[in-house]
Amino acid sequence: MRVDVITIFPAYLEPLRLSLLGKARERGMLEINAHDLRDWTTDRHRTVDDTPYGGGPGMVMRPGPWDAALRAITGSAGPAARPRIIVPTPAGRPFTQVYAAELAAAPWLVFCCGRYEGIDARVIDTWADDEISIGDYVLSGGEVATLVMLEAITRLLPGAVGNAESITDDSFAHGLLEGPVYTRPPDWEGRRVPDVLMSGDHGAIARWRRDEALRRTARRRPDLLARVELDAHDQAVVADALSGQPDETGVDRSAAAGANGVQDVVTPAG
Ligand code: JCQ
Repeated sequence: MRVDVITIFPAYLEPLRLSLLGKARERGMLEINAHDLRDWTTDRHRTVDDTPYGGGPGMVMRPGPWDAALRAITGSAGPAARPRIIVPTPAGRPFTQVYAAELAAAPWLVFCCGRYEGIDARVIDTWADDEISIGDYVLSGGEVATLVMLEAITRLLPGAVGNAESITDDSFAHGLLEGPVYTRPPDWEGRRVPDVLMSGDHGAIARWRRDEALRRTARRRPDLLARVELDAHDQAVVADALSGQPDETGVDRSAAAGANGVQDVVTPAG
């Protein structure tokens, strides 16, 4: 897979040399190029931003440097090859494990890292295949979101992870959160590993793990259950997990949170 990242802070992509991504690069499975957007400016001050039409706070990234960068980079592999062009933005479609797997199948990705209030919409309309959000919070720029997505994508590349089962067993692989895991010692500071895990009964262990995954998902991410097929046993486990106790979602579901369930944004005082 070839990956190009366009940013005004190419140094942000340095962590890609480390760890899993670094190994994939060393093995020649992955080629990552970080480009400085300012290389495609033409003015003396290498300006990438300008004031927003219609007024308002902050600055908007000018279309010219983006268009020049994207023409140069996308044209660099001949006329036949075409990358998938991705813009990380809080206004995008949510990034998921399914999305990661889809992007892992692409031969060539280009990430456009915006800063300030965003990139001129005409660049997005002309060039972008996907605008993707990694979560409902605002970052200063798309660089860290790109690192997050690349880590999720590249560990799915064939041969990137030592243990192929660790991918199929991941949280979300079955649509549920994974339950707790344990290793030695069997008794740590008086806290024992659940007996079933040391029973050698593989059927009982699989059932216990599914029950733990169902309980955890019901309490922390009930939204995920809508997409999972639950048999009668599963449904009983879910109902039991949800009975009585308050959930663990961290979402304030009191009346003050608003009738539509949307959490108020809290801004720091001062
Ligand atoms: C991504 N969740 C948050 C911030 C504008 C392209 O325009 C913008 C990009 C960003 C950076 O991305 C995020 C983000 N997923 O903040 C503002």
